[in-house]
Amino acid sequence: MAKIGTDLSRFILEEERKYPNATGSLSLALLAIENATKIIASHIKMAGLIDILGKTGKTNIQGEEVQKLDEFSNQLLIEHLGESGQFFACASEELDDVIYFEHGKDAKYVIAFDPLDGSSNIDVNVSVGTIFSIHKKIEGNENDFLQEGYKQVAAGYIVYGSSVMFVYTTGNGVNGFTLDPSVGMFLLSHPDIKIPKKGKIYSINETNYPKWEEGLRKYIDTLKEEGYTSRYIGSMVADVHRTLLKGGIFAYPADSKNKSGKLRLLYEASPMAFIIEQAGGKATTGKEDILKIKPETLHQRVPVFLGSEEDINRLLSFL
Ligand code: P6P
Repeated sequence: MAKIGTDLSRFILEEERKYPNATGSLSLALLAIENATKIIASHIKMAGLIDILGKTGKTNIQGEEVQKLDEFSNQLLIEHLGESGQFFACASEELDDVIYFEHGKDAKYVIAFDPLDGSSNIDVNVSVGTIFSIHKKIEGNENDFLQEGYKQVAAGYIVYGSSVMFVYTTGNGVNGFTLDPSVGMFLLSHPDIKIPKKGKIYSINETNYPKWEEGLRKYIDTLKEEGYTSRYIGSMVADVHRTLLKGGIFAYPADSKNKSGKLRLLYEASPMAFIIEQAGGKATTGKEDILKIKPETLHQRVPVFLGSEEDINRLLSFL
């Protein structure tokens, strides 16, 4: 196992050496993400000072107001990913359609990302995050983004919180790196993360309680009787990060108004499900494993329940 304090770039290269057939393309892909997110982190830290808070007056495909930092983060990721030459195409929460990269015609991978998830929290200084999901290029068209989550080559998130952390998996466990701003390097701080088998925290927006199916209402009522604590930040990356480290359950369920829930499969549910399951947890829609879903559209939404294995299995017994 790599030593605590190993920097991310070196860790990525050490991981690559474990695969004799590796071409180095995935390493360069991950390093491009690392570089872009370090720049995003520095802008978020200064956001209040360089007046890029607030709205742009535009709305994205989700019909949500686009924050200036959303736009900045989206453009920055597109530039760095495109310039890396390691990606054939990308899909973004902020873009209606796929972008095919000029320098990626021979690239092996495609990437879907949410450039700044939870961005409505930016103006009130609550943690936000970047989420990414990497798949192999197969056909060289939009279908490459519609692969089941278990086929992901890599998935990760960067949480811009009290500290900035880069958490990712390539299918061999989950490792977390904390940004040392004095040197601008992500250093290994959470090697081989394993989610507790059971937690004592549930994370869900209880405003929607009256609209949930009866089994879910009963499950949450039971957790309250058993003394579980409620923690809900309203920023998926922050809520999932706490769930990964402390255990318990995070949920954004379907309800009578939103039949498929709110979170998007390609660049929220699927990458987070890959990370949680790689750390020993479970991720389900309540009806099927999230990683087994064959996506139909780029921005499709799914209900999400993810977290500790015992907590998820208990939930499923109520649904
Ligand atoms: P609600 C943020 O807008 C987001 O997309 C996720 O980051 C978060 O988990 C969810 O929506 C919060 O939604 O309806 O509880 O405010």
